[in-house]
Amino acid sequence: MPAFIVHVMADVAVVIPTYDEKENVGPISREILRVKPDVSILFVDGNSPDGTGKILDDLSAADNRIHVLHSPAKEGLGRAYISGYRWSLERGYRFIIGMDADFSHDPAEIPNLLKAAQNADLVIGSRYINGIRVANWPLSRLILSKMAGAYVRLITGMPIADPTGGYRCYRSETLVQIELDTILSNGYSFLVETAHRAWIRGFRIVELPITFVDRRSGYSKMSMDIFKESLWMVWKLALLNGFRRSPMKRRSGTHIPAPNRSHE
Ligand SMILES: Nc1nc2c(ncn2[C@@H]2O[C@H](COP(=O)(O)OP(=O)(O)OP(=O)(O)O)[C@@H](O)[C@H]2O)c(=O)[nH]1
Ligand SMILES: [Mg+2]
Repeated sequence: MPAFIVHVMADVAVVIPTYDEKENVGPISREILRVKPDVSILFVDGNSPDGTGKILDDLSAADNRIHVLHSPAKEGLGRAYISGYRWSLERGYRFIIGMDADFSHDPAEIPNLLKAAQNADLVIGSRYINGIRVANWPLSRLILSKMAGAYVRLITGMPIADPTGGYRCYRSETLVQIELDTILSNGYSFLVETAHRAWIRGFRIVELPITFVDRRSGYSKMSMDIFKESLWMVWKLALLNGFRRSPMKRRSGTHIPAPNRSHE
C-alpha cells in the first residue's frame, strides 16, 4: 500500500451537446485542448443521423481527455445538458462549462470564464452586456434574440442582459443546488430556467462580455416547438415562484428547496 495517496481533483469539464455536428466536433475539441490542455471534454450526442457519434467515439479513443455520452435519440438541448452535467458532478469536476459545438462560442474565452468563476457561482458569456457583439447573424435573428431577453426580464424581473446565452461556467455547487432532477425544460429554455433558478436562490451571477459568431458549418436546430416551449416556460418560472421579482436571501450553507412543481 502506498504511504500516501495523491488525490488529483479533476477541475474543469466542458460539456458540449451535439446533433449533426460532424464537421465541427474534431476542430472544436482540438481548439479547446490547445487553449486549455488540462480540461475534460464531454460530448453529449443525440444519436445524430450524420455520423457525429462515430466521429466522437474515434476522438475519445484517441485522447483520454475526450468523453462521449450517446443518447438514444434527439432529446433536446436541455436534456442533453442535464445528462452531461450529472456525469460531470458524479466525477467531481469543480467548474463545469457548457458550450455549443459550432464555434459560435470561442474556445479562447475558456480561461476568462474560469477566471470570472473564481468570484461567481455562474458565469454567463454575454452577447449583450455593454453593447451588442454578434457577428454574421441576420438582423431578424438578432432582433429575435434581443426580444427573447427583454421578454425574460419583463416577466421574471431577472436583470440579466443575455439570459438565453449558452456559453457558461457553473460552479459544481451551483448545479447541485439548482436541482437538475426537477428541471422542466427539454429544449433551449433550459438556459433561462437554470439562470432563473440560480438567480432566485441568490447565487452570484456574472456576465462576461463575449463575441458570438454565427455557426461555422452545419445547420441550426432551433424549431417552432423549441420556440413555443421557451415562450410558456418563462411564464411558468414566474408563476412557480409566485411572480417574485427578486432573489431569496441566501444564507451560506443553507439549502433552499425548489418550489413544488409538477412534471408534464
Ligand atoms: N444532444 C443534443 N444536442 C443538441 C440538440 N439540439 C441542439 N443541440 C446542440 O446544441 C448546440 C446548440 O444548438 P444550435 O443549433 O447551434 O443552436 P443555435 O446556436 O441557437 O442555432 P445556430 O445559431 O443556427 O447554430 C449545438 O452544438 C447543437 O448541435 C439536441 O436535441 N440534442
Ligand atoms: Mg449554434
